[in-house]
Amino acid sequence: MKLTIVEYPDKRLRQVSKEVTAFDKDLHDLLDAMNPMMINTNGIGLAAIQVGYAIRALILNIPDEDGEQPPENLLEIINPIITDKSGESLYQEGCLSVPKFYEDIKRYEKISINYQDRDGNTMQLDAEGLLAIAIQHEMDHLEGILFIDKLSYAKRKKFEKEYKKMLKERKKS
Ligand code: Y12
Ligand code: CO
Repeated sequence: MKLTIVEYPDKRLRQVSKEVTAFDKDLHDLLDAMNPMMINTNGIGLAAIQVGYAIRALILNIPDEDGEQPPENLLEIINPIITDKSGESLYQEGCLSVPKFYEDIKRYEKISINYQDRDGNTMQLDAEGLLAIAIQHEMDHLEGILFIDKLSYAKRKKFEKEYKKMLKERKKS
């Protein structure tokens, strides 16, 4: 399965993704194709909508202390729901769908989620630190929300100007 990253300002990123009800080969093929796409582009998280599939599925692989992302650390999260949240943290986020832009975003420091795995089994996860931040970032994608939507008016204006310039320069080369 050949996938490409959907980039801002593509309107597909604004879709609200649909609940996954079939835990079948199509889902497994998509998840299997998303993983190399995420790893090869230096990503740590990827939602299905970022490759054009509006379903409530996301993957994460937080680098270990050596910066490695071994396959056994891969998390596949389907139909997640936040059941608990606490604290506050600020972290410089980036997104494969918004290349070359990074900004500090405020998120919950700790979250608990219920979700399903690729076979539809019910799972529970308590997360903190970068994992908690990345889950919140990816869960926003399921609602059509991007981290740039959380910027102040002034920062968003600056971003739009710089991003437009970047796209123009990329087109030339
Ligand atoms: C903080 C909060 C949330 C996340 C998870 C989602 N973001 C990513 O995985 C971002 C990856 C990313 C990778 C890039 O590298 C390449 O594309 C090769 C990148 O660089 C460029 O766009 C040039 C930007 C973002 C992570 C952290
Ligand atoms: Co993103």
